[in-house]
Amino acid sequence: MSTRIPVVEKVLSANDSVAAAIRALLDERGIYAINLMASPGAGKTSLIERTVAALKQEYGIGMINGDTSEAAFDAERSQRAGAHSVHVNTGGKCHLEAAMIRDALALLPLGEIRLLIIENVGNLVCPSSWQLGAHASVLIGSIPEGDDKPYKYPKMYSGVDALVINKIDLLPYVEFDMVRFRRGVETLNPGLVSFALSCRTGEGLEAWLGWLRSKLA
Ligand SMILES: Nc1nc2c(ncn2[C@@H]2O[C@H](COP(=O)(O)OP(=O)(O)O)[C@@H](O)[C@H]2O)c(=O)[nH]1
Ligand SMILES: [Mg+2]
Repeated sequence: MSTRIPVVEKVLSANDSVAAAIRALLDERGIYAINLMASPGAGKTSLIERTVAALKQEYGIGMINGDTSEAAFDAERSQRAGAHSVHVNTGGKCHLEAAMIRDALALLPLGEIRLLIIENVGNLVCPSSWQLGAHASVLIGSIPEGDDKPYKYPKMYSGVDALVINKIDLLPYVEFDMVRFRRGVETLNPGLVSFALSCRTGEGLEAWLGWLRSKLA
């Protein structure tokens, strides 16, 4: 007999209690939070830079950038873009956990923040199992990753509230069948709201920003 599964369930349910406390704190402070997930290099930090640049005049923005190491490049990029940011080193863990978010929130000026973006660790598997107390989970898929990713990472694609399809400027150069990709997404997550855009050229960004503004209104 194995005790492994119950232990994992216990850890996840302890995480969920912390996540619920985080959500209560965010709601009390009037902060809308997004858990941004994607594979490494999909464009999480690039989308954050674009989003912060576009919205910082209207809303105070806080960032929690999760990384498996001490390298704080993403938090520095977010800070340069105009967000209040905290770097979280997961110590090699492949995902952020609610307790890490709770500790990071203690370092942010919550009174100045209306939008909180959590940049999760680049990974299409582990982050989907860990609730962080955010109001929406947003996944970035990018063109060079290939059109098969919804089929290979169904748990990630089925559990999110919005999908950004980044790097559409690369469509002419990469074999990527958008119909196949969207069919996979639709099967797993019917009606999922999605935004095809390019953080490089800016094409398609307005629809994404409009969706965010509607959440913040
Ligand atoms: N061509 C192209 N490159 C992009 C786009 N968005 C991001 N990149 C590049 O992709 C690389 C990884 O981006 P980054 O935002 O650091 O990804 P992250 O690891 O998910 O945070 C960088 O070299 C970006 O300049 C895009 O829309 N088009
Ligand atoms: Mg990044």
